[in-house]
Amino acid sequence: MKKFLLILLISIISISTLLASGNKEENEKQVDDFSVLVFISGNLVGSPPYQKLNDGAIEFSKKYPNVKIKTYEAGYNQAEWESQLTSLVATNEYDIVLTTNPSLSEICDNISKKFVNQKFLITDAYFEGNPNIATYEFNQYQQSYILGKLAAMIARSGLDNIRNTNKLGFVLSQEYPLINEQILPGYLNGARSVDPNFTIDKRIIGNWYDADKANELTTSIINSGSDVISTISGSASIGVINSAKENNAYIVFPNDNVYSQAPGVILGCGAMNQKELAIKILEDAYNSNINWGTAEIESIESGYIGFYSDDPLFTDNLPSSIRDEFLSWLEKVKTGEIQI
Ligand code: RBF
Repeated sequence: MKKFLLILLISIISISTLLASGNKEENEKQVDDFSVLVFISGNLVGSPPYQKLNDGAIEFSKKYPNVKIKTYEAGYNQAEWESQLTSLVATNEYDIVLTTNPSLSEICDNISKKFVNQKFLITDAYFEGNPNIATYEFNQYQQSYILGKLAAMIARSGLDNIRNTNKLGFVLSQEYPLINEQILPGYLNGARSVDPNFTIDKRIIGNWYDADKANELTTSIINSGSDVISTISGSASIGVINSAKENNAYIVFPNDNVYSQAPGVILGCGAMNQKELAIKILEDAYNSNINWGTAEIESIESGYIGFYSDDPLFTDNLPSSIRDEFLSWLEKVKTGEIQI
């Protein structure tokens, strides 16, 4: 009887050990499967918002050996993006598709109707109500207001080459609701908080890569009386910067720290912290912490919008007469004393 009990006990222990290790393997396999597709709607080179999203995904993957990242650059033909992403999703390889830009919500919404288990995280977009999609929009009104205010302060500063006109230049790749409803109104209202007479002289390139056309348009804007220019033009923005250098104009630049590309010409850079946001939302997805179906807005308050004020190329090149006033105003925006 004792022998029988002993055998029974040993059997129970071995079976439960086997079961436990089976479960463990199963758990590990599930976690192992955490695979992320970073879908770049354009190209990485020359597009800081895209590079930063990808950098964030790569940095996140380094924290966990079982996370796999694949980056896919879809190129500039917007008409092909949906079919490209559909083919990638159809492989059923990815737990999460991470992508960015306002036009991706509609594309992901369409694809999610065919592939009902696919989850999509989209930054720089606003879309509610699809349980497979979560979006994170940057408050670009805020960033643009800050840059517009600085542009106007520069345009009224009496700096070298300033003609004291009422025009501010803006070179755009493309018009879309985010540009017309947030970026341009924010920029204009920021400028008009300095002087209500400011207007925006905007020109459209028509794509995200033609630096020569961007250069031509910028030169034409400067010849029409603008001394301070801003731009949303992806890899074409190098043309804007070069024209400003050649024609002694100034630039305020959104979404990235690019002071070193033209010190003394680029006098202010706004921040859209895609990298930090990508890390945070992938971490949330990894921990099953996403509010699927919802749309979040990121702002100066949540820390994902900002301004690069610590760079010596900012401090050394923007005269302290403007800098001090601008930074003390910005501080009040950060603390919430002034609301944009
Ligand atoms: N931004 C870039 O830096 N490079 C691009 O190639 C690019 N392509 C875009 C294509 C479309 C259809 C849209 C709507 C936006 C694109 N953006 C691009 C803009 C970017 O996602 C973001 O909206 C702006 O930088 C404003 O924050």
